[in-house]
Amino acid sequence: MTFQLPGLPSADRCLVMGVVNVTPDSFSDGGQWYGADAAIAHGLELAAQGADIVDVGGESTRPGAQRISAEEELRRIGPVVTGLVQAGVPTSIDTMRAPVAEFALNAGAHLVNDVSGGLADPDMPRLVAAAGVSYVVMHWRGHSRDMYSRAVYADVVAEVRDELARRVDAVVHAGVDPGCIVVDPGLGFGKRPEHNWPLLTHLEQVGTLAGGTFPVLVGASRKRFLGNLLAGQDGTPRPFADCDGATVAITALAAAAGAWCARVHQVPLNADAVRVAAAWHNAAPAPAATAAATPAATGAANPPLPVVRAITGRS
Ligand code: PMM
Repeated sequence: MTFQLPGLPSADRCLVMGVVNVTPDSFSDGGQWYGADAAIAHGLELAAQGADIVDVGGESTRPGAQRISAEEELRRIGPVVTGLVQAGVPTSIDTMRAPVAEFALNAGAHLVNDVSGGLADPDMPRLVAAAGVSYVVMHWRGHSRDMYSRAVYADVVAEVRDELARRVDAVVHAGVDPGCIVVDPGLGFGKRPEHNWPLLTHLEQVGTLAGGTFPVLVGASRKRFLGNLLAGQDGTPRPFADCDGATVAITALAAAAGAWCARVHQVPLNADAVRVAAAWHNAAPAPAATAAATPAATGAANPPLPVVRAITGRS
């Protein structure tokens, strides 16, 4: 399925979102692109390497992170968003704060990536609705400082879908066009490794909420659950910088499963992976009619979810 979101590139493959964290303390790249010039140069490099969108963030959401002020967040992202937009790069702002998003949108940003799905700042959905831009609604249960205390699920896929559907419903009621919404399972956010894997293997259900099909963004890049998977024999987690191969594998699998976009720190191999997945998908035999009618394929096995208004403009 190809999605056309306002102001964003469209392709017959999964898109690649390159990450520029303008922070001193992000999990995998904190401090590397902290200065505006270095951050802009890195964003341009990611775009040249094949990133379809560059995501700029000024606040770390690593486990245990304390919040920074809105002024400090603006100081970090302001010149970077402006520089990338002026260079013609499709730019996303990764923020939970409406004033920060507003600055970025005025500078010409094309997408608001809100890891709180509108929960952290109630003004965010109205701002996004008025701007008519695309909006990532991520599954989130609370701020990073104590997020693992909320990592309790009986059925992680059902609960994430249910909570995401409620957030989608809320932002639609605040005026956001459903055709502008991207959903994200929020890997690692209030989730332990055993929660992330089932979400990855049920991406189609994550994007299918109350009969509407939403584009799905996957943010697995360099996350701790990959380091845990690849731990040494003594149990020491693999350092994040050595998890890019695992990230590429997830990108390929997620793309083959129909993900709309993969958010990654290292672009070139992920840009290859989404092309491999597209070629694989295009050469695959059409699914048998009976397979398409199974509950797993339609999502019919999942309980009813809150009503989301009709989705339009999708092919
Ligand atoms: N993860 C991080 C930051 N922003 N946005 C979305 N939509 N999805 C994510 O999974 C996500 C995000 C944290 O990762 P980083 O600090 O290592 O970039």
